[in-house]
Amino acid sequence: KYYYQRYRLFSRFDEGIILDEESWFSVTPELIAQHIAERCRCGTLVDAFCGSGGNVIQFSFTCNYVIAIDMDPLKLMMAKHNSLVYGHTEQNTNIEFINSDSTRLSNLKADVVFLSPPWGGPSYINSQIFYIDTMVPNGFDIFRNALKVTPNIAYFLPRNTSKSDIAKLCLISKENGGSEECEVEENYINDKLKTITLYFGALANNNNNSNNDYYDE
Ligand code: MGP
Ligand code: SAH
Repeated sequence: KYYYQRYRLFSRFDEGIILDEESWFSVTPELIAQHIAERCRCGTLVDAFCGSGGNVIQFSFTCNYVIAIDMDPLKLMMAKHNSLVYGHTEQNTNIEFINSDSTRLSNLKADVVFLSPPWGGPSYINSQIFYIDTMVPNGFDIFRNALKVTPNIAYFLPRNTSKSDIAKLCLISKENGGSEECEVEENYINDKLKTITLYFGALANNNNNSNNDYYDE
C-alpha cells in the first residue's frame, strides 16, 4: 500500500530516498508536508519528531533554520541522506540534526515547534476514536513540553482524533500562556481525508495574528 504511494511520499523517490519500516507508514506525504511548511514559514523551527525527513525537507525551504530531532539515530541518518536528495549538501544546509529525546527539548528557543509523534502504528485507525494519551510518549506531555519553547505549535494527528482531546489541548495551551483556541485543518489528498493538523498560537488563522508577527528574517 505504501510502496504504491511512494511518489506521493517523495516526488524524488527514484533519486535515492531511503526509508525504514516505521518510516514507510509514518512519513508525511509531500503535498501535505509542503502545505504545512508554508503555514509554518518562520525564522527557526523545531521538528521534534523528524523521522526520515518528510516534513524537515519541506521546512528547510520555508524556514531560515530547522532543528530536526529524533531519538533514533537511524532515522537521522536517513533524514540527512534524504535532504541531500532534495538539494542540501554537507557544507550548505540550514538543517541541524540532533539525536535526542524530544520530551527534553524545553531549553530550546524557536519561533515554531512541529509535532508529528508516533501514533502507535497503522492500527491507530482500527479504533473509532484515537485518544491522545495512548501515544508513547503521551501526546499531552509532548504538547506541554512544546509550550515551554513557544505557543506557536503545529500538531500532526490522526484523522480520528478525539474532539474532546483537541479541546483539552486548547485548555493546556491556555493554562501555559498560549492561545485558548486552535485551528483544526483536515488534510486531503484526492478527496481522501488523510490526517489532521492543529495550529496553535500565531499559526492559527482565527487567532488574529499575521504570520509576520513571528517571522524573523
Ligand atoms: P494511514 O492511515 O496508515 O494510511 O496513514 P492511508 O494511506 O490513509 O491508508 P488507507 O488504507 O486508510 O487509505 C495516513 C498518513 O498518516 C500517513 O501517510 C502518514 O503521513 C500519517 N501517519 C500514519 N501513522 C501510522 C503515523 C504515525 O504513527 N505518526 C505520524 N507522525 N504520522 C503517521
Ligand atoms: N514527520 C516525519 C515522521 C515522524 S514518525 C516524516 O514525515 O518523515 C515519528 C518519529 O518520532 C519516529 O522517527 C521516532 O523515532 C520518533 N520518536 C519517537 N519517540 C521520540 C522521542 N521521545 N523523542 C524524539 N523522537 C522520537
